[in-house]
Amino acid sequence: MGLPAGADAAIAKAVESARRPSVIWLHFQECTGCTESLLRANHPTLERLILDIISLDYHETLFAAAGHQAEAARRQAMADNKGKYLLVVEGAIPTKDKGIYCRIGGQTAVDLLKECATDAAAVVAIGSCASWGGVPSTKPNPTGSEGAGEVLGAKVVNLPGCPPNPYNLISTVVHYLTFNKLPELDAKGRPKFAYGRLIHENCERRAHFDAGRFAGEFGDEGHRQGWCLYKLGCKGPETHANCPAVLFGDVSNASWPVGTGHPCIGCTEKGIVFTKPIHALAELKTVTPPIFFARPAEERGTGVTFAAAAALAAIAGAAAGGTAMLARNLGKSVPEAKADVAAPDEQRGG
Ligand code: FSX
Ligand code: SF4
Ligand code: F3S
Repeated sequence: MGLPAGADAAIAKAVESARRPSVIWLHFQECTGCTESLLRANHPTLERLILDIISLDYHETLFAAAGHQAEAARRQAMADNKGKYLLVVEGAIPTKDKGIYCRIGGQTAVDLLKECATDAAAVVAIGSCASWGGVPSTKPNPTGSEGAGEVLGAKVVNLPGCPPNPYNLISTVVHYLTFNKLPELDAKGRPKFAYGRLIHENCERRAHFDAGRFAGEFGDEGHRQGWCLYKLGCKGPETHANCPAVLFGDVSNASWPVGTGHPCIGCTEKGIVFTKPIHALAELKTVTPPIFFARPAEERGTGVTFAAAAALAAIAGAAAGGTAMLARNLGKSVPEAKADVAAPDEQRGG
């Protein structure tokens, strides 16, 4: 989450002691992949999340209740937690023809979203569909699908991805619990801690890109060797997300699209996924190492501490993800610096 050292204690305290916030979760036009990916979260597990950390008071996929009983539970939770509940929206909202293409409990998605958002403390759009229309809004967009923020005409927290990484939702909820406010957002409403960096900046194949080693087609020698997938259309150079750092499904250290050998299709980026052809070349937003990479002199060790590095990045206005990266790179210098200082003493002491 890009938080400074020591924040873990505040998070632990908040998670253990704060009253569990009520969460109302709406489903509209979608494949339910967002919920499916949340079901596979392991730290915490889904049951820990919904029983110990939040109070999930309405969720059509996970609810035991159905029909009028479910709708009554939603209204009760909204009344009991007026102004305090978190509204999570999954799926796009069809706006064409008075919104008739998605109705739940007799209400259109547009009406339901507006009703539930009125007294919410915050609205979180999970997945690319809820963030900006996603798959259902692909041209010619027959149902006039839009994202939650567009329909509400208000700023919401967007967690795009198709599906999104469940840990970005959990981190957003935990941030809200701990600090009583939402994390810092970018211009597209995405938390900077998760979407502050291009995938290309943290990709394990980046060294191959820099050295000019590319897979030319699926199954060729370069592809088998794990070389860069840029020439197969990887959109990592123009897509902001933390996939290579957070991974998916907790199954291995390669459990993300590029790690499994498929180019990133830019699923977190409006205007890339479902718009740009999957195998079209990405726009290269950065082709040289970012300026926050430590220079050789700093790597040799000038005693920069983790906290100082984090503060430096904050002053420079770097995103939270960048703070962590800078701190990580500069932090490597500390043991070397200590070793340099220790050497003369050792010499004096024989
Ligand atoms: Fe959309 Fe969610 Fe894509 Fe599916 O339900 S973001 S279609 S993977 O997952 O809304
Ligand atoms: Fe990784 Fe794709 Fe960038 Fe290559 S182009 S380094 S595979 S993100
Ligand atoms: Fe999506 Fe690309 Fe990450 S396709 S899951 S943004 S690697």
